[in-house]
Amino acid sequence: MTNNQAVLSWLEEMKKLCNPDNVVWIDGSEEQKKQLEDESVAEGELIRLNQEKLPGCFLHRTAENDVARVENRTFICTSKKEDAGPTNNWEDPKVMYAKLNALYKDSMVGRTMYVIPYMMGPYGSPFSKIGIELTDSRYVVLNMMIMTRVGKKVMEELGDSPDFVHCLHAKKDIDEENRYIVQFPEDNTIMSVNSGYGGNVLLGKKCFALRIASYMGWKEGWMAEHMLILGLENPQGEVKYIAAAFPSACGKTNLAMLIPPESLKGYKVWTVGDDIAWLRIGPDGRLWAINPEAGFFGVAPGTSSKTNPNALKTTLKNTIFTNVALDTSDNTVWWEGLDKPTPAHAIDWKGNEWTPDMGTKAAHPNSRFTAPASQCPCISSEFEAAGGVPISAIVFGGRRAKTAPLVYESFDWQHGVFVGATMASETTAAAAGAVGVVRRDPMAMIPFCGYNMANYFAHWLEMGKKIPNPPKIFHVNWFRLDDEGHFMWPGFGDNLRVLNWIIDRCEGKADAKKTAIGYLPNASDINVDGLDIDKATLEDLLSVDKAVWKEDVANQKEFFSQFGDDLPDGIKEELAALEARLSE
Ligand code: OXD
Ligand code: MN
Repeated sequence: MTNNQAVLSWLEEMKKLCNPDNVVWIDGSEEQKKQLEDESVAEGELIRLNQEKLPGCFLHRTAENDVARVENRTFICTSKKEDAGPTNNWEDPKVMYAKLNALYKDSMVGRTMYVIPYMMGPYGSPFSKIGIELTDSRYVVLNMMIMTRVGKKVMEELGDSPDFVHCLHAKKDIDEENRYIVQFPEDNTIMSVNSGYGGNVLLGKKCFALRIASYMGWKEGWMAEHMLILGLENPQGEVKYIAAAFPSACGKTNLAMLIPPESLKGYKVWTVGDDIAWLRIGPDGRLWAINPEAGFFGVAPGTSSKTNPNALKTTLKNTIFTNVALDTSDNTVWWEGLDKPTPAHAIDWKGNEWTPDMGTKAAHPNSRFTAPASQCPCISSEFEAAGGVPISAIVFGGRRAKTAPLVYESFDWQHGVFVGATMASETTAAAAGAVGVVRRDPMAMIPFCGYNMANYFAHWLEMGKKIPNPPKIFHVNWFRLDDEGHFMWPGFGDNLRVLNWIIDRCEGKADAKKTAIGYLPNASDINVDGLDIDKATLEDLLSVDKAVWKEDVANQKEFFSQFGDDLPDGIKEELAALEARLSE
């Protein structure tokens, strides 16, 4: 498919290492996709679902020990340890290459090596970047065909350039003890071995589009962020774009596909992306964003026609489900939280017989759907726009019971960077471990930053100096609890009321009061037409408890201390300024 010498010589080297029986280039055609699906079904890798109800849909089950990303086995291997920083696992590249090469040696004997040329970002876009993933998994190929742009056209765009990310994946034995997800940012290389689970093996996603790309952005003057991108259309038909970062389990996909409440007529939300944004300064001096992905790799449990009808509709065709339950009555899928009657009998995510009385989960809590973004009913008309969309507001968020108010606006860019750097979420009962423990997750990038996070903060601060018309930066918290432990804000579609205030602030159309932590709306600044909420609750949601904030500042300091002298002055200044304002 190519005469590109850089590609061919790397491929030769990897073939020698892994020793596959065959090599198959993925051309991106429908015929080849169909053939791979048929082979996967024959081999038991995929189960073909009811083709009348779910055309083009399949179910896959991973090994029981291989159901999530493995942060403790994820490495950033830079020549100098300090370039990976205190929040990443690090190993000397020489040592790591030697260790990995031993694991890959002859790992594909009796198997086929698939060569997947793929593009992150739209064709013809100055934002876009190319990767080539070598894998011995058909499941990986079929998922990459949904999540990225794949095939001949990518090789045409690459031409004879050596500028591509080298990605090698081998399933090997799915051995947890020898599972490695390794990024070598200085070499544009990603190596993954002994896993078959999405985030560890679809190397275009977290490994490239966040870890490698964040490093590229640092070197090249742009940003790769763990952010959804949405377009908010008002009744006059004007669309403004928001990029938002949240730690996991805060409803990012739901926000990206929000359905406005009945009472807010004429508003509409358009989805550009649900997980990753690449941001560059545009010719007009604003910050522009693309979604480098072509699909959604969403969490299935909890997705329903109430929580996210658009996501559900997206998955009705051409979707690969991973680790959900198989409803044997009609060969369709089921998961906890789906508003379809619980099946009387199913096959659970482990492949065992399941009945509701067993008290176990039928679908794994991290079970997923891989679905083409183009099928989303609210996909933005700008989803494929080569230049991306102009960002009016950046929103950071977390799950905080008491600390953060419903929404606040930062004073300026530097303060906004500090707001992102102090992002945190409290653990819920749904996760293992203690409830209510604060986990700091700056910009939701802790697991995904491909370099020293102190340098990442500095890069954010630098970008602010270079963007002539920067977006305003906000913080939201949909999860504030009252004294009885009930959520005070309804969330879901009603979050639009908060997004509206955010956009109005960007346009200079809404009021706010100045507080110690930033600008907050007055209760009267949030449109609550048609919403059953009393004024006292709203005022509570928009209050700042200085004592609670002082505790948080102590926790922030402890978190920042790991960066030592590398912590940029801009962050130190903001920390001191916040402390001073809280003591006023
Ligand atoms: C994801 C994650 O899968 O952030 O998107 O973990
Ligand atoms: Mn994510």
